[in-house]
This record gives sequence, structure tokens and C-alpha cells, in this order.
Amino acid sequence: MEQLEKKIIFSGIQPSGCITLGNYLGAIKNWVALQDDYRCLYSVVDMHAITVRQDPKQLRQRCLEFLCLLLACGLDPDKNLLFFQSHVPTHAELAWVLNCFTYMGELGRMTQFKDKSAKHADNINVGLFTYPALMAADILLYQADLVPVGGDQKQHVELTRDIAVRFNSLFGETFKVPEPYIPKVGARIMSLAEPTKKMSKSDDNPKAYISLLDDFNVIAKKIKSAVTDSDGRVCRGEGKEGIDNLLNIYSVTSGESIASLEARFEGRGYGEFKAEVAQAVVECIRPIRRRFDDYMNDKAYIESVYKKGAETALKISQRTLDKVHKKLGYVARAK
Ligand code: ATP
Ligand code: LTN
Repeated sequence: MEQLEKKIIFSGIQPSGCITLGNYLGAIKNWVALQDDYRCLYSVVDMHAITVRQDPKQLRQRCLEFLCLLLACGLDPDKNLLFFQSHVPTHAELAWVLNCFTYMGELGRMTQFKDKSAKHADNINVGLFTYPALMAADILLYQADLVPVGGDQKQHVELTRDIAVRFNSLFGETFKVPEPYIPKVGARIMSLAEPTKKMSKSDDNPKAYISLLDDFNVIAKKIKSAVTDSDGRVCRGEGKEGIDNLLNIYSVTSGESIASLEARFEGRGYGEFKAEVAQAVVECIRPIRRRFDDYMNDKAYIESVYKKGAETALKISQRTLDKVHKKLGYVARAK
């Protein structure tokens, strides 16, 4: 039987902070669900990470932890290409070109730039500003059809589309114009401390997020101290963002519907509810943790995964970069 060409998926995760339950439920879990039906590439985007100051030793350790966590969450390296962004030089090369086709005004409107420059007012560097051009390069190099991300990244994918359309209309069909792919459930796991804000791995308050690497008793404590309300009923409703978030977390980690949870907890207090949420979260994370420890102890295997990932990614992306260089009018390299 003729095999239909699989669509291409690209996404990236920044090795900043530690992977949270939000990253897992909002992004990685969906990536795992896509691996049989699409050709998927996922990169630990270490080049993006240095747009804010990083401690070199910590960054190196975190990059390895992130890769091991992606594997532990269920991404199969035989089905997905997994690599470190800095190992594939075409990303930096195409980013330069795209910088020349992106306007200052467009970059100045990016919410992430505004947020991060407010947070790091002492280090508003040029890389932080041009970050979306590098992200566009990541995506366009692989002619990706879909980019699975949480809602916060939609604006960057839209800018990527604008840049691709601009380049194509100047030089003829060069890039596939990608679509964002945003999950309906679990797309936004909220902060435990301020449930109107998204759970973020670089939050200064560690009580705001659950890390996949937190001790299990720490997870239980964080959920116990999660901000709720004084109403006392386990259900959704106005001003009940904290309970809403916990219901959402419980539902995605256990598979039980929110309606069924609401019915089961009628007349019971927040204490009992939170204890069960904690239990469900721990049971969801426990197998991931066991596999994570095994991968972290198998350096040779991990190296083979990221070596093969980078080699294949380079081969695919070089084709796009060569096409771009030719269209721009660069003299072809002598063979
Ligand atoms: P940072 O706080 O350092 O900006 P982050 O927690 O937002 O990091 P990213 O590396 O920017 O994480 O994102 C990785 C993926 O996880 C992206 O697809 C992003 O949309 C998704 N994601 C991040 N936070 C959440 C959340 N709270 N709920 C659902 N998805 C999320
Ligand atoms: N900007 C993204 C990370 C990222 C990305 C990408 C996501 C970098 N390059 C390419 C999708 C596709 C973030 O902050 N989550």
C-alpha cells in the first residue's frame, strides 16, 4: 500500500528552570500522543536559553536533564528526532538571514519580549529582542506543517508565518507556512500561588509550580498550600480559579471527568480534595521519575540519542538553508 507522506511537526523547549507539571500536561504529553502519526522533531533550545543569564554548569546539567525527561515522558527516539539546538549550526545561520526580513516593530510587539525585558531590566540584550527570528528559523528549516505549543507561544508562530510568507513572496516558494497546534485541554495549567497566572518554570516562587523532579512529599505540601477560596465547595465557578485549576490537574492526571469529580466531592472539604489531587499527581509522575533516573545513569545511550538527532537534523535543515542561500544570491560553495 502506498504510504501517505506524514506531516512534519517541530517544537522546542527552553532548558530554563525545571520542567513543570504545566509543561508536561500542556506540551510534552501531547507530543507523545503525536509520535505515531507525524514526523516529529523536538529540540532543547539552549541557544534561546542564553537570552537570559545562565550559569554554565547548571545550564549543561539542565540540558541533559531535559533530554532525559523528554525520553522518560515517553518520547521514543526511534520515532522522534531529539537534539540540542546548538549542535545544529543551520539554526544560527538561517536566524541571521531571517533577522534581515523581520521588522523592529514586529519584534517590539511580542508579549514574551515585553514580559522578559520587564523582568530582566538590567539585561535587555539584542538576543532577547531577536529571539522570535531564531524560533522562526527552528521551524522553517524543517518545513514544519504544525508547531504544537501552549497558548503563550501563538504570537511567535504567527510571526513565523508572516516571515515565511514575506520571504516566499520575494523569492518564490521556499518555506512551508506552518500552523500553531494548541491543545484544547490542559493547554493552560495555572500557578498554584496565583491561579490567574500560568504555571511557569522560571517563577521566582517555587511554591507556584510543581517540578517533575520535586520530592513527592514536597509536591503534596505545595498542593496543600495551593491558593483556593473561602467558599468551601469543590466545583467550578466565579472567583474559584484555584479550585478550577486543581480540578483540571486532577482530571488530566487521573482521566476522571471534571463533572464526576465535582459529584464525588460534594459535601467534602478542600483538605480531602487536595490530598487526592496530590496522590493523583504523584502517581502520574512516579513512573516518569523512575525512567528519568535510569536515563540519567546511562550516559552512553543519551549521547547516542543526541548525536543521531543532531546528525539527521543537520542533513534535513541543510537542504532548506542551501535553497535559501541560492535564492538570496550567494555564490555557491566550490565543491
Ligand atoms: P519560562 O517560564 O522559562 O518562559 P515556560 O514554563 O513557559 O518557561 P517553555 O519552555 O517556554 O516553558 O515552554 C515549553 C512548552 O510548555 C511550550 O509549548 C509552552 O507553551 C508550554 N507551557 C508552558 N507553561 C505551560 C502551562 N502553564 N500550561 C500549559 N502549557 C504550558
Ligand atoms: N519560544 C518557545 C520555545 C521555542 C520553540 C521553538 C517552540 C524555541 N523555538 C520552535 C516551538 C517551535 C518557548 O518559549 N516556549
